[in-house]
Amino acid sequence: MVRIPGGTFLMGGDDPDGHQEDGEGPVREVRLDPFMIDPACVTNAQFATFVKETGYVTEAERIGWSFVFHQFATGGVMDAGVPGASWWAGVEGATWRSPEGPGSTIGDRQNHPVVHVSWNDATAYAAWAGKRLPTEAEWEMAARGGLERKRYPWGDDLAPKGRRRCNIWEGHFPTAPSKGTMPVKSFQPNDYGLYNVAGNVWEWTADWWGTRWEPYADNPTGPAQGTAKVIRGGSYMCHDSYCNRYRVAARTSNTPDSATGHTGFRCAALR
Ligand SMILES: [Cu+2]
Repeated sequence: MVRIPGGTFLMGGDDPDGHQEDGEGPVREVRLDPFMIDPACVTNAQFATFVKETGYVTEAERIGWSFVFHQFATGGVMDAGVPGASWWAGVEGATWRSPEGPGSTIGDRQNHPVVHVSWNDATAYAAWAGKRLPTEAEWEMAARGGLERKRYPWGDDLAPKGRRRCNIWEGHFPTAPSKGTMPVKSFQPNDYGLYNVAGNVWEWTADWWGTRWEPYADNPTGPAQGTAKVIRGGSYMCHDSYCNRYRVAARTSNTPDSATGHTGFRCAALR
């Protein structure tokens, strides 16, 4: 794991590109104690070890289906679409082991992030590993890599010297061919050594969703209760034309029992 020294940082953003309802702003001062965080998301191989040792069954496996990007679905497509997001297919048999549905495997994707894991699944893995999910503030401080008020974890330019530094959508959304996930240590890490905090997969955090901020907070842990958990970082499906949430201040949420083919997690630990 990587040790993040703690201290004070400016959290959130006032980017006019942000979605008002996401509550990215206003920018506020947050102080954190030092903590540890994984440099990369939990991989399929790591999750497989957890399942082998504990017999854990994920929520998607118990419920019997999960959300798959429509281009990838190998069959089992149900009549459960998402209003306004026709690119999601509810797929029977889509699980972390079969991310595209029946017959698909993770055989050649051992070092890719595990997906189709709910917040509850991620929390169970973290407890087994002797870790925990990062708070949203910890996630953002670590993702910023010590830089102040930058748009991305490496600076303001999406493609410094013409080179992209994250796995996001390329071409017209949602029709251009998608590459899906990439290995968890793709691209150059940020200055704290964290990989793929922008793009690849959304990452669960410990916090309940909220959009109200104080000008200053000390080790904030989010609202005391809620219905959805904060996810951060954006995914391989993010694209300026509909969702530019791969910016480091960007955020959204999902219910703790939900799973999708573009959400994973990394763990944190006490200082
Ligand atoms: Cu997005």
